[in-house]
Amino acid sequence: MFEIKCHVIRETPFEKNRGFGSRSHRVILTAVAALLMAVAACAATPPPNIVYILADDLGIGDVSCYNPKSAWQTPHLDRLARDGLRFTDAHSASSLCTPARYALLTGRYAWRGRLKQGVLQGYHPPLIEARRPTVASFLREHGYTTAVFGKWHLGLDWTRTGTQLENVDFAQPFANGPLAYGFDRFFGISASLDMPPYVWLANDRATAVPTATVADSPVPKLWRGGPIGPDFKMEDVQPRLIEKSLTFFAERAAARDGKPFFLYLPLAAPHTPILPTREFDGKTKVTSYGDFVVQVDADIGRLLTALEKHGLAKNTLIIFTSDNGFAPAANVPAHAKFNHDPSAGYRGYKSDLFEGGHRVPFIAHWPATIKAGTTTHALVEQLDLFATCAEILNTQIAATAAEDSISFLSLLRGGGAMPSGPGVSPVIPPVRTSLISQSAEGRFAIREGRWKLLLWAGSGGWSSPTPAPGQWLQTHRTDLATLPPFQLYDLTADPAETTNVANTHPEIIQRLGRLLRADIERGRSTPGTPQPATFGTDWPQTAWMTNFP
Ligand SMILES: [Ca+2]
Repeated sequence: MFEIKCHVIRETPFEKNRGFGSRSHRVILTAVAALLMAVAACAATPPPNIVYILADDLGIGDVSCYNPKSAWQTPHLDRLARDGLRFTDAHSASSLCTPARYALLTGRYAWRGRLKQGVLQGYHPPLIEARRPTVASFLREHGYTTAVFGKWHLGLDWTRTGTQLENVDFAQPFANGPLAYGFDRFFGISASLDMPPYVWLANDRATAVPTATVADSPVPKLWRGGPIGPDFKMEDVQPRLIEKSLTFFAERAAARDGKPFFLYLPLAAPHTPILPTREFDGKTKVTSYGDFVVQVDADIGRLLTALEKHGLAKNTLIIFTSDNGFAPAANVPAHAKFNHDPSAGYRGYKSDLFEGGHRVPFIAHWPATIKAGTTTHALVEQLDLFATCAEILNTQIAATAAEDSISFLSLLRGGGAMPSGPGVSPVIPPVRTSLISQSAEGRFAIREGRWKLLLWAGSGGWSSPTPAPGQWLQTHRTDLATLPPFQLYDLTADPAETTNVANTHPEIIQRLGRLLRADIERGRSTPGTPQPATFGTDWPQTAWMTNFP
């Protein structure tokens, strides 16, 4: 039997009033009535299964319901949106893989911890602090069966044979992987599919010891050289993760144990190496990247069909999103030839502070709750999942967990949602009023309503302007000292971030800069008890703070 904690029950005055006077009796009767109502409410609405699908490096413009000019169609994702709720202003916490994943699982910005910029590699130790709650551990505490199939990319404690990171004994289990962070089971890979080691990981160990080494591979496959297991083929990764998920759905449907499930499915696609299977190779007649995207789309269709077949779809909350924007390594000019803009008109790509770095497709599907065919322009962050789950379960989060997470359940229930299509009203309810973005270099931006302040003169990533151009963009080197130190954009008037209006709005810069500084120094950006802020003097990305006393 599923156990649900209803805070309504805990908050009754029942235990505080133990006397026998008439007032106490009334209190007890009221409490009993409240308890019965709470039990009835709990019984009437069993908690949903949750399937969180995180594509890797999928641009917002790569999904056809977000980009009418897309060079290919994504009919299954479009169907998910048509039967669910499409978010137009949803963001990953970072424009890179690792910090986005940390934030999604913990409900806390990754820069509050030790990773101030960049990503982990496949041999790195864990990033999530020991004993820090994750959305998975939280759901498991509340009766969920939990699983992660896919790209972990948050570090593991490998059994080492030497002092170098890659001195790993693959025959031994690793510690502090997904099982230590709330998942009952794990099957997947340690980091991106272009990062060694190339071994399958099952729960707490590799399925085989590497017996060979692969060399670096050029584009479009693009992977780094390293050891590879005898049972590992890169092109198998996407199909196997989907097969694992389908098997999991069948198991959960057959279990009939009353336990809801949480499946976190961080795909390794369409990130490099770009490896569509034979069935999809050449399908779009655009690029192999397009073929890979279409394969991912078809896989989402298979997952949805399976949930329907098992009778699970109605009370399953599916969220589909991407961990950051389109990766320039997937070739911007090749797509421009087909008039395909993977950032759908937004500026920049993966790595950048600009919207193309972190504004992502975000579709929620939950027939029992969500009105089909709706769209919301409300601001949401992937790290809002934690608080949303807590509200779904009608329970509270400890002050020391999910410090940046804000529930968007009201949006799923129809608040601020509106029919899809042209002419939709831009009026939105204030669920989340601000959010913080971070770039590959660890630079900061803060968004509030229509305003977005970049606390940096450049992109903070690989796009222009940058002093360190990426190899995939035809970017020239820029001396950022020649540019204004801050950038302010009015995203309502200028969603493509073409015109820096910092000069004309000093008061907005002051307000947003102070808000960001306070959110960093308080150790949280939500109401509640301030938490330790783990930064010292060696954090150059916060040098701007002195401008905002
Ligand atoms: Ca990514």
